[in-house]
Amino acid sequence: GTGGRPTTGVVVKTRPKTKKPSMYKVIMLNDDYTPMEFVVHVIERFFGKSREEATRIMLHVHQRGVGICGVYTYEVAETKVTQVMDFARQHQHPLQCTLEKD
Ligand code: TYC
Repeated sequence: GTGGRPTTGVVVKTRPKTKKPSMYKVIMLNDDYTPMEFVVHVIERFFGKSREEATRIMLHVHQRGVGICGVYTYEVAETKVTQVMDFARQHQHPLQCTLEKD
């Protein structure tokens, strides 16, 4: 040891390196056939938006061609895309959505 001398030192706090996950936008695409009401329902149901916000997003997509429904980690974003595409297919609508790195 130090021969009876108290050991001293500067305490350095470390933290394990955490890193923020990459985020992904879930993008809805416009088409000519899916009913507006269906798109609003999808955005409410799968993205947790109010009717007002869902309507705003749907109209943005309708007018501009694409729009962001939400931003999530990869696994969550991929799950939302699959859920929306499956739901649209079940109802025989051509609605498409995809994910894009933020
Ligand atoms: N363009 C569609 C219509 O006129 C409505 C629509 C909006 C479709 C948004 C898809 O992502 C979409 N019925």
